[in-house]
Amino acid sequence: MSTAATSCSELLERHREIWNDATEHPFLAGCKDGSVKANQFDTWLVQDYLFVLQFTKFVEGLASLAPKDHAEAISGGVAALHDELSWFQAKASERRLSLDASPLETTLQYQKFLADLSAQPYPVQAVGFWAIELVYNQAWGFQASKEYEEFAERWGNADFGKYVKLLEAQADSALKKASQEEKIEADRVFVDIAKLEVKFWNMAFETKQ
Ligand code: HMH
Repeated sequence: MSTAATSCSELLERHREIWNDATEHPFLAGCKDGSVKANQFDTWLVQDYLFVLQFTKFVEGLASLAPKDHAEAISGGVAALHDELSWFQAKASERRLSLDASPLETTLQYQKFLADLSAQPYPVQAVGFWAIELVYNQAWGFQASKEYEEFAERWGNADFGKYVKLLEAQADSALKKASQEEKIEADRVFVDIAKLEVKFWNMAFETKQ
């Protein structure tokens, strides 16, 4: 049976189990205690760069679709994502990694999901955008071991948390005006994002030497 989303907090409550799997993962535990292997981390770094390339396009599309009073926060997000892409390039070069890599299967799947999400009505996209930012804010919200501190800080910091809260308020207001079909679609998108995030951590964690 399909369920309809009426608010972000309701989605988090209803899908707590899969959400926990998306925000707590052995890969992240490895960044916390330093036991993650360099090749596992490097897979995540390169693949996440490829993800963020597509995610930036998604958010650019969302900024042009959003109602006027929501567009400012989203455009701020676009600017931050452009900075983030440069930051990924700097981190990759420090680690002697080429970003001219092919997306692995899960990355391709997530990129395709984002392209499809771009064709959805605004409320569905607003919920997806919020969920994709929240998952990293929560997942990286720990004191990481020295080598990975900067990564956890990027998404786990309090200002990013405030930004995610604003996205939640925007998604909630969009949901209030959404049709029943859109609310059902928003629920499905939220669950799909949680599942894709789990697969993304798995992809990095399962890197072979
Ligand atoms: C896989 N999900 C993934 N990568 C990211 N950089 C974000 C979300 C951003 O929040």
